[in-house]
Amino acid sequence: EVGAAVPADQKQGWGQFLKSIATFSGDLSSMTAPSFILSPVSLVEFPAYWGEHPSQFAEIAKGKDEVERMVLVLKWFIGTLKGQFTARNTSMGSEKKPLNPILGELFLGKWGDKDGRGDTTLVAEQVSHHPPITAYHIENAKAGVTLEGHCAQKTSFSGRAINVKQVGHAMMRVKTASMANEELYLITLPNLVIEGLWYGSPYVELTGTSYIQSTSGLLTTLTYTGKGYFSGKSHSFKASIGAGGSSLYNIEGEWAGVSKYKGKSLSGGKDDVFWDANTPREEIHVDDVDSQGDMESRKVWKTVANGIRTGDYDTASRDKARIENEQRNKRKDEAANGTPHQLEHFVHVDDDQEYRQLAAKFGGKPANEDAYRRKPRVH
Ligand code: HCR
Repeated sequence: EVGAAVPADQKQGWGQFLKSIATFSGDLSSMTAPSFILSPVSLVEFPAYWGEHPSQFAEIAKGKDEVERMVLVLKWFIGTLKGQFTARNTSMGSEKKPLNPILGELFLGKWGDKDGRGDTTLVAEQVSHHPPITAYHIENAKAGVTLEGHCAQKTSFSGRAINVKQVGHAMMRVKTASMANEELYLITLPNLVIEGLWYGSPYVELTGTSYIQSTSGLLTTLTYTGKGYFSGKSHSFKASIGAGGSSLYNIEGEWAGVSKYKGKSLSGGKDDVFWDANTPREEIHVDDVDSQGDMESRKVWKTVANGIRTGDYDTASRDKARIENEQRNKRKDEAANGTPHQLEHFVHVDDDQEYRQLAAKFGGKPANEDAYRRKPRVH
């Protein structure tokens, strides 16, 4: 039945929303959607999913050589997927439409030290509103591991699903005292399909291929499939770690469940468990809303989020309109005064040389990719 999961009074609105998606081109984030599908969380918070296994993040630097480090990078990466792509289904019942961040919106937080692993800090900033682009920087200085990246989305509608191409990439840097040189890992992002729209209970499936390419010459290739493909199970993947065309380790399974080595494992065993996605995620620690700065996400959206959480959608949409109006005026003033918005924590790089070098190393298209780099900090 159409909209089986949609509240009775919103079935019509859901039908209209689906129709408008089908003929829509542009960014989905700016579309008005029925209230039951609204999330009280802004998209600028999403980079936190990269850090929700902080011990795994720090562990990467403990790899004794480049092969072990690549295996650990892959394990950390797989470990982030359950949160990135299924967390809203668990916490809110289905994938939801996140709040569309305003330009300059910030999400700041950290995962504290535990067992000597060191603090892991996150700085995320909305570096563009239209199209929406979020830049992020995650760092464990003690371990010597940093992740920096940006993400945007290109969406299109096909029949019953929304296809989302993730635009942007992440660059991981690993440098410890015992390593002569810093190692870089270029992480590309998988495509998404949003399914379950017909019933009003959207969820994400990953598709296609993504890569982790290292300056060490190692390459990990990941392929993603859902129900009805090679394993018949949803949320499945296969990964192969190799160098120069030969494969060293193969892993397969479910990114939201258990994955295993296929054959030889790092410890010398066979078909060992690689990652169990039931490993608890650690939530980021964020300052109390009342002590946050004016551009911090939960402060910006406090009234809207509260309205969505309590079902007071009038208040939520009134405050959302106020914020959007304020933003329009701000942009007009900036244009009139010749004082364009300045990024607070990041610098935009037009042609990322590190991306170029890594892509070229693996025979990839010598693409011109932009990047956002964390501004140097004054200590
Ligand atoms: C596509 C999406 C916004 C973008 C979200 C991204 C791609 C953001 C970067 C994160 O690292 C991973 C991530 C996970 C989310 O699954 C993905 C969102 C899913 C839905 C949302 C659309 C803009 C909202 C569509 C409205 C639907 C639910 C009706």
